[in-house]
Amino acid sequence: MVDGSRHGCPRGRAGPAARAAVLRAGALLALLGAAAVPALAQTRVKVTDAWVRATVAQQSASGAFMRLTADDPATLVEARSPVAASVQIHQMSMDGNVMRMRQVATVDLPAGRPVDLSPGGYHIMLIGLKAPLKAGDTVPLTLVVEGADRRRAEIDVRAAVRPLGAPAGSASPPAR
Ligand SMILES: [Cu+2]
Repeated sequence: MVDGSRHGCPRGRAGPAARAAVLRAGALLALLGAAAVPALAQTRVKVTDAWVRATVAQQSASGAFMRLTADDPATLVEARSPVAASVQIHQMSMDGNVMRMRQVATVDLPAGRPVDLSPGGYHIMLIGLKAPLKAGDTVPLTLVVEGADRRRAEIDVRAAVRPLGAPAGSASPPAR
């Protein structure tokens, strides 16, 4: 009797029904969760003011810039575009008086804090352009972002091509 109560026999009797109720709730949550995922993935990162710098003849690379605002912590892990043979995520930084550019694997997107890809900072490098980019054109880009849950989502972006001398936008100074 002592043993029985210690091992939960009375509760064990009520158990199956309670457990079934929990299971039903769990299954319902799982269903709701599965249904909600695509919508969440679509709205996870907001992309605004996307643009690409126009190129001159013979120029084979250009940069794409935009502002990214994540609803929840996320990471930009990849960018693709059909206009270029290869697309990389780059970061520019001043090393003394020299502006250096290097490839980075990812860009952190903290929740609710806008991250600017801008001349002089992070940017998406379009390498091996298949044709010159003319002001007024639109460049399709696909961004791949990964959430804290490691789920990946693709974001389709249409970036406007701006003239070579275009100002960098409100968020950042022009490249020097
Ligand atoms: Cu670059």
